[in-house]
Amino acid sequence: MFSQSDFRPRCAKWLIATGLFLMLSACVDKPTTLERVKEDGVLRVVTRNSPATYFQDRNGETGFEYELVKRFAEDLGVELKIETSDNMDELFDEMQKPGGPVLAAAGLIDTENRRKQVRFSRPYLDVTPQVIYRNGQSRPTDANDLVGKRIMVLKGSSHAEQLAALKLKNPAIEYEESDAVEVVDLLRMVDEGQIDLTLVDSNELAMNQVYFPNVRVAFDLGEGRQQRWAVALGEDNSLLNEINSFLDKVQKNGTLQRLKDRYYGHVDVLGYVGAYTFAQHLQERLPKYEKYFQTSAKKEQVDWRLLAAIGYQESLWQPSVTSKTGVRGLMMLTQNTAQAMGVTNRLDAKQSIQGGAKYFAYVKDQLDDKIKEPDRTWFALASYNIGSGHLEDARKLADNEGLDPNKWLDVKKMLPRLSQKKWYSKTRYGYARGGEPVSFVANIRRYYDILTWVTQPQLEGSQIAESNLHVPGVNKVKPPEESPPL
Ligand code: BLG
Repeated sequence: MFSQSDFRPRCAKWLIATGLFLMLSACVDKPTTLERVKEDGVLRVVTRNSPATYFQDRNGETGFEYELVKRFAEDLGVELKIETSDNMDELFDEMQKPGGPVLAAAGLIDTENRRKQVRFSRPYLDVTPQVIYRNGQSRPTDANDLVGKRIMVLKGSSHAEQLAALKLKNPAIEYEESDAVEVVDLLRMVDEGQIDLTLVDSNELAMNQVYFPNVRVAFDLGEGRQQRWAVALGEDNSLLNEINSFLDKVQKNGTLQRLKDRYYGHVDVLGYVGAYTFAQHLQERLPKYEKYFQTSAKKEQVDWRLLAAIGYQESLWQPSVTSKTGVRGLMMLTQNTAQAMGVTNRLDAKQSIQGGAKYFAYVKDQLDDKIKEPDRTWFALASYNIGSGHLEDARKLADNEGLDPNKWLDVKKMLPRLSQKKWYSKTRYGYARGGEPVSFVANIRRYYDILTWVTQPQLEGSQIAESNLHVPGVNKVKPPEESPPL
């Protein structure tokens, strides 16, 4: 028989052991968010469908947020599963749902209201909220000028929060929040005069300016802010820590800068007048040559929209242009190149496009295997314009400076040196107008982006005009009036 004194210590030990066991099993039963993601082999991410975040083009999924989050999933060694939500409220609702997406990558700004629903990562992109108005209307210059205007913003957006705060100070300000629109719709509505003003982030405007030549920045509303990813409020930090070290890593190794460069670094090359002109040429000129671009693209295994973008940069899609140096035709072939590519008449649009496509595919194929996409495409464009010899010189200069000769971002810094004696005197191929391929590539990338967006599958069908091109808002475009630059 046990005395009570015998029993107590044994019982206590048993209880402690059971407690420990239960605690341990609780740990075993409840993996961290990160462990769960890795176990499932899937990273579920919620985003928005817009040019600045995520959209489908003919090559598949694309967009700044998509590219960044794809790299994160690759780092984790898991598959990426993207979900899109129609509006901001829905996006935050999704984040609350147990078993819902674990991460929101949607160009989100950290606001007080949102902090009640999610937790934010470290920042990765600086943006400025901008009030947008229609050219020709009187330009608002500060918050007081918002009174009496028809203003619409995305429901649940940080911009709606900004307006709510302004309305507290000045109740005469009226605005509408809509969950039936995207940023592109808001810009189109301003462009077409359906609303007076909207509020969007600078990166969104920069990407969309070309489709809406009449929209202008009225003024910046408040300080610059930073975009961040978000995780659910109850997340145990395992995922958030991983996200923060990933963002830190891509910041340090240059990946983030390259993505910014790719998506936002070339957005303003057109300007207002250029945007208007491009939109017009898209409707009036491209349809005549679209088939040639498509046929040649298929033959050379290049994206036809890239060829079309080269053609626009070279001649604004005009088959009979001649440069001061005697370079001719829609794709601006030199006599030597034309001969090598079997082109007998450079002024024949079909031949010019065939020759240009063949030459582009050839120079791309000749590039160093170490140059990977998407840089490979930018290098090939530079080579098309300045020749492979000079491009090699610039790569060597990059190497000598400790830069990466296989990254466009680095080599484009070196190209302008080819026109300075101090530098070109030491190169193998000597002087070249090295600044030219830098703007050549930037312009083509911009045209390519636009063509990719206007020919994306979602826009096909009812919205497509005579050809398969559709430019939102372009049908109603009016010639640009003089206005202060952005
Ligand atoms: C390119 C050739 C390259 C050639 C370089 O010039 O033309 N590309 C084509 O013909 C498609 O083959 O490289 S090389 O063969 O290794 O020498 C360098 O000579 C054309 C460029 C030149 C440029 N546009 C296509 O991008 C042009 O027209 N420059 C003249 C400008 S100006 O108006 O006369 O000042």
